[in-house]
Amino acid sequence: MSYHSYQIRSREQYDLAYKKSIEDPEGFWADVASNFQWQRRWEKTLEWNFEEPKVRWFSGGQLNITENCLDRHLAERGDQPAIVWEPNNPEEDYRVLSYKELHFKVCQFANVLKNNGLKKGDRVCIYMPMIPELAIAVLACARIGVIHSVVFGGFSAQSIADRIQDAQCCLVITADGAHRGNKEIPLKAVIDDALVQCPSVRKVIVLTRTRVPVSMIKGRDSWWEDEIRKVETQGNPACTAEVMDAEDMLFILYTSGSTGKPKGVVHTCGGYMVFTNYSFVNVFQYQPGDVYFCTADIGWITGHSYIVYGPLSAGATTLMFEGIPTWPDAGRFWEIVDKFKVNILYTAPTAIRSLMGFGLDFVKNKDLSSLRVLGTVGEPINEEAWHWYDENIGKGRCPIVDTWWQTETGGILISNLAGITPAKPAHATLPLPGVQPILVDEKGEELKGNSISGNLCIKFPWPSIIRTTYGDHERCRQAYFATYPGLYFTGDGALRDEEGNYRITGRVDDVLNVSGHRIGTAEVENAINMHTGVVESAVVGYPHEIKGQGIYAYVVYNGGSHEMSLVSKDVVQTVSRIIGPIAKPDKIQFVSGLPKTRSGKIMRRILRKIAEGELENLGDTSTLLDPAVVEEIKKGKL
Ligand code: 7RM
Repeated sequence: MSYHSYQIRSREQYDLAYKKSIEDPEGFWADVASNFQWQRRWEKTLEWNFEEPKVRWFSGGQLNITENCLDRHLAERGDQPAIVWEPNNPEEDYRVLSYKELHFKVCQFANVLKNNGLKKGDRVCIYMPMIPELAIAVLACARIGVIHSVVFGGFSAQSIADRIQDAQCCLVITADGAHRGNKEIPLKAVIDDALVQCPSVRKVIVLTRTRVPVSMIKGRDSWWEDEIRKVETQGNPACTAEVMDAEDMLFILYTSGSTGKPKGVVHTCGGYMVFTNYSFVNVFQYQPGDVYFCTADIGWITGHSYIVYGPLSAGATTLMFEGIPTWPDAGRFWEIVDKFKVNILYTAPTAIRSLMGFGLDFVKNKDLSSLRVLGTVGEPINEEAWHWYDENIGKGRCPIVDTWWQTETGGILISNLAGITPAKPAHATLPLPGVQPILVDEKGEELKGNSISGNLCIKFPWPSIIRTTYGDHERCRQAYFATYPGLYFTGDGALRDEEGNYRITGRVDDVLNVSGHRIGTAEVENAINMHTGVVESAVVGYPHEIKGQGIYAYVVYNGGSHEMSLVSKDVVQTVSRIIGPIAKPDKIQFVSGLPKTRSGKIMRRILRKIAEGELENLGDTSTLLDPAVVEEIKKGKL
């Protein structure tokens, strides 16, 4: 029996699948979708227009994604590990949850949520460490049709409050604290700070992890463990899966764009399930019994799609790691690969570059022979890092999949298929079946042929495309469908080589990619401008050896006579408070003014060049209001 009938096993099969997916997209995806467990079959495979935009896949179909991730595996692999969990501290015991156990725990926690009055369509914010209970909480929401909004542990109270308010969440699931390397993050205290601004939240469920002292407010806060005991006394451990329409919302995940306010990207049940599963099975070439390790955090889309939903819907064993790559030492990933005989490793270029810097001593004594497939995601991978990964981790015998995709795409759109289609260093290579990328020039004209570069758009919907931005559909249209009418615009620039392979070169909008995390320059500027004494600021990215991009801030300050090195630290602290530590500027240069056009627009192009160290050839500066300011900025460059 073949495990997944739609798994592509040769180059010829890829070519055929791709061809069919272009000629008959509906037939193609209907065939794939038939492999899942539907409570009712869909009536119309696809309805769409990119003008509103409106995209509906499998409409009329009914399903619950957790039945596909859990129930349908019970008969054949109920005892197989679903989640293997490695704690932050290697001395602590690891955990293994079989599909049976995971199913039980998800149903149990879904009953906890029901006990607390939650029903289909309600929104829940999840702010938790990387422990199995995070996956359980996510799946428990999906079980009863509650929309989850997971917030990454590196965001501040203010960021959490903004997200909770935007989605009007009524319940928060968190933990007392989180272990990350030798640090402890006081999750519950951060939530307490956030909730001062969030009247929609009536209940907080707190899991014990670090057992740091926390305040527990009567009537609002309760312990996860107590809630579980309550459902245990109620007897019936089952929880019928809520019937969901294919286009019902599954989750919201906030992501940064070029405006100051993060957008709530909305994914729906049917298409997201089909595409995350299809891309998982094909890109990584998952085989029965493989141990698959994605090092991302579930707080990001990579964790949603390729730790939880993709692998579990495929009946895979997914390894979850609570800690960080460099603790207790820089050999931690390799130790985990060795310990659990990991077959497929999916990580980020920033992690590879950072570990590269620690040298080969940490790799030498680890047995990495179980590895068969390597993957990267999050940002362009430079050739040096690619070769280091290939030679020292893959030992030259593991295909590397360079997977390009976005929060908005839900799953991998451009990537080689491991061992099936050829890899090319620093190239994401070819589109997955069903994906129709095109390059356009500034005016939106399609650039045909190969050996060309332009802005990357997609001209046809795939099943896990963003449906809307929560509460503001017009914003979704503006951000993704208005720049080039009739196309989904990715915000990335790309080139297509002589053989049709894509190489993604990076964002062409005001979005930074810092260690694979998307951060809007406007967001950081808003945070900086909140600091007392700051008049205005401009934030740009610059090449950073490990993070890919670093954050460079130009700040106009008139807060009186202070030690500027201290003011600089205060500004960093303000950003950390307002957005979170992940958005801290790496460099702050105080300037007397910003280069502006006569109409008052900041000339970021110039600031970007200076931050990149390119002090000559700043391009056309004739429209500048005050050219002298550029000379001053050049002199003060950090
Ligand atoms: C999955 C994820 C999306 C942005 C995207 C790109 C960049 C992601 C690659 C990449 C070059 C890659 N979602 N990006 N993968 N650039 N090669 N393989 O990262 O929403 O957080 O970020 O990340 O700029 O637009 S995300």
